Amino acid sequence: MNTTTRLGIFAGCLVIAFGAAYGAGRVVGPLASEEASVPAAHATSPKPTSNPMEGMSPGHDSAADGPNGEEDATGHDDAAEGDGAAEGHGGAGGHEGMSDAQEAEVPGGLMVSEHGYTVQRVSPDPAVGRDGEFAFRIVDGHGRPITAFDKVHDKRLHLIVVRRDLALFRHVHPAMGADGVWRIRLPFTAAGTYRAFADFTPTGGEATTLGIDVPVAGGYEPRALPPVRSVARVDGYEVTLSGDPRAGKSSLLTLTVRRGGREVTDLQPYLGAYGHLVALRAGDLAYLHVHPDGEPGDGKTTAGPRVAFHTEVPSAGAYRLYLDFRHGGRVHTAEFTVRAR
Ligand SMILES: [Cu+2]
Repeated sequence: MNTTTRLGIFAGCLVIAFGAAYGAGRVVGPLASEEASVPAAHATSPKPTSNPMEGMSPGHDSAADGPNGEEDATGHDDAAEGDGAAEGHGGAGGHEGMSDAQEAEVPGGLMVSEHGYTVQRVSPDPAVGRDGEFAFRIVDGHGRPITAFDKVHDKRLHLIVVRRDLALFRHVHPAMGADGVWRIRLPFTAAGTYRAFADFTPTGGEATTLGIDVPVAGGYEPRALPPVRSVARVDGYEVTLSGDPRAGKSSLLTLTVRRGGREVTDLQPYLGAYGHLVALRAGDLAYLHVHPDGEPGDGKTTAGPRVAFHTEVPSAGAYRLYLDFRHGGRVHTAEFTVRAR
C-alpha cells in the first residue's frame, strides 16, 4: 500500500499508509467490530477481537461473552481470526492475521494499544507553565518495555503532541533511557486535553502509531477549527497549499514556500527530508504522517520551493495539516485546514 514505487516520477512524492479506509469512521460505535464482514445479526454480540481502544468497556473481555456468547458457538469464525490464533502473538491478536488491505482500514493514532504494543505515560499530568518532563514507554503484551526500535527518518520515535482542538501542535523527539522510558522536557502553555502520538517501528515489528490523551488542568477555551485557506504564514514565510484531497484516493498536495515574495529554493534537510507533513482528522484526530518520497541529494528531490506529497485520506471531511520544513537553521511549521471530498 505505502510503496514508493508507484510514484517514481515526482521528486518528493509519497503514498501514505493511511489506507482506503471507508470503515475508518466506525470509531463512533463503542463496540463496533473492525471487520466489515460481520453480519448484522452479530452486531450486538461483543467479539473477542473488538477494538482494543475500547479496552475500558466491560464487554471487551472474552470472559464477558458468556451471556451473549451462544452466537459465537455457531462457528462463524472468519479466516482472519484463525490466522490471528495461529500467530499466537499477545496483545491485539486480531490484527496479526489481517492482510495489509484490512490493516489499512484503521488509521493510526486512535488507540493506546495496537499491534501488540501499548503506550503508557509514566510522568504525572503536566501543569500549565511548568517546564516539566514528559515521559512514557512502549510495552509489549506482557507489560515489558520495548527498547529496540528502527530508525525512521533519523529518529527511533517521533512524538507529536497536539491539543484536542487541533491547536498547539508540537513535533519533538524524546530520548530513550536504558529502562525503555522516553523522556523530553515539554512545556505546556495552555490548559486542555492533549493527544500525544508515538510514531515508531519496533525492530522486527510493524510501523505503529499509538495515541494517548494527556490532561492539562485549568480553564480551557477550545478554539474553533480555522477556516479552509490555501495560504499559511509562519515566521515570515508564506506557504501555499495546492491540491484537492479525496477520500480513499491518492491526491497530490503541493506546498510552495516563499519568503518576502520570493520562492525559497534552499530548504534544508530536516530528518532526512525537505518536508514532513502530519495530518489529523477533525473530530477524532486520526493520524497520518507523510514523508516525501526520495531523499535530499538523490537527484530527483529539490530543495524547494515546492514539496509534494501524495496523500490519501480515509474519509471526507476536515483535516488539519502541519508542514514542518527547515530553513535558516530553524524548523518552521505551517498549518492548514483542508476539506476532503
Ligand atoms: Cu519526527
